[in-house]
Amino acid sequence: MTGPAELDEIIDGLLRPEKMISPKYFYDERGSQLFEQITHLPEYYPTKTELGIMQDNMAEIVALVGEHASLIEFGSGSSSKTRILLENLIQLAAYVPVDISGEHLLEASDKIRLEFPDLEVLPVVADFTQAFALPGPKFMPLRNIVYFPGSTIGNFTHVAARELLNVMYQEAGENGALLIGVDLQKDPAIIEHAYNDSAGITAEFNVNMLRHLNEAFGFDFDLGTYSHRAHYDEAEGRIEMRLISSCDQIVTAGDAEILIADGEAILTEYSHKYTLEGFAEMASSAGFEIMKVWTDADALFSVQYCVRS
Ligand code: SAH
Ligand code: AVI
Repeated sequence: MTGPAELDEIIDGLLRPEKMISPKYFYDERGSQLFEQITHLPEYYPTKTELGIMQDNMAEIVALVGEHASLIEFGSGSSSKTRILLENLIQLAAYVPVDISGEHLLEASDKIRLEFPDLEVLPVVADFTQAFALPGPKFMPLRNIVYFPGSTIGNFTHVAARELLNVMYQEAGENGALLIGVDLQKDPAIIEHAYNDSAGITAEFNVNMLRHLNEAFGFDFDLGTYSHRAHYDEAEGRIEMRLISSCDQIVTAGDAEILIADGEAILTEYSHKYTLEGFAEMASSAGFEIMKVWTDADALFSVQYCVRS
């Protein structure tokens, strides 16, 4: 995903009055590794909470999914949480991990193949916000289960999230379902800590995006001149992550010149937190009915099973 259209998209975002870069550019090989480190941080509650919810409710999840399904995972990353599904779901027809971070996806798929030699693993390197073709498995699945863990849905604006749910509705097909992880609104201090970890890994993840743009698209960002900021906007119900320039500077890529002022911010990520009602409303506007919601005892995070209504 390093073509001229992507370069135009990045430059366009940097020329806006409020500069922004899409969070999909976090994920080169190094970015994927840094995200994996984030998932193990003590402050980053989403991954461990979601995994706990999956473990506690696996029997019910298995019964709802049924046999001979094809599991299509959007933004599969290291497929860490997926393992527990692959171990428990009955006679999966295939596992189709979809991710933009190609090298990382193919490595993760090789590991899954070694661990599950009888499972057909069909990785797809794609930007899932654009139309992409699903590979045909050897064994005809009885149904498609779209799996979208991690609350990656939160990284999209409400409009874009609804569009993505529409894509998933299509990919799920007539008899299909969606199993999705959705982070919930809670005490803002818990959320802010998760995105301002004491080890500084989230800051490194944020700045790494600029290194990725330098390497993949020929930008000349001076990495040492940007610092990480993550703030929870309670009214919007979202973390807003930015990179702040510490001086006046000009960044170039090819013929493009971008002026960045001392103290100016580049928005790199939203991470929306939902209420259960808010997510149900959005899912319903994309054609999904929520059949089951599981949460942890502190209602930090939810896993939701949605069918086409
Ligand atoms: N599902 C994993 C990883 C979440 S990190 C988990 O829950 O821990 C988000 C993942 O989505 C990354 O692996 C990233 O590469 C991928 N991703 C983000 N935007 C994407 C896009 N537009 N198209 C495809 N993959 C994307
Ligand atoms: C992938 N996504 C759901 C993560 C999140 O929490 O929004 C990305 C992340 N950004 C900072 N830390 C983790």
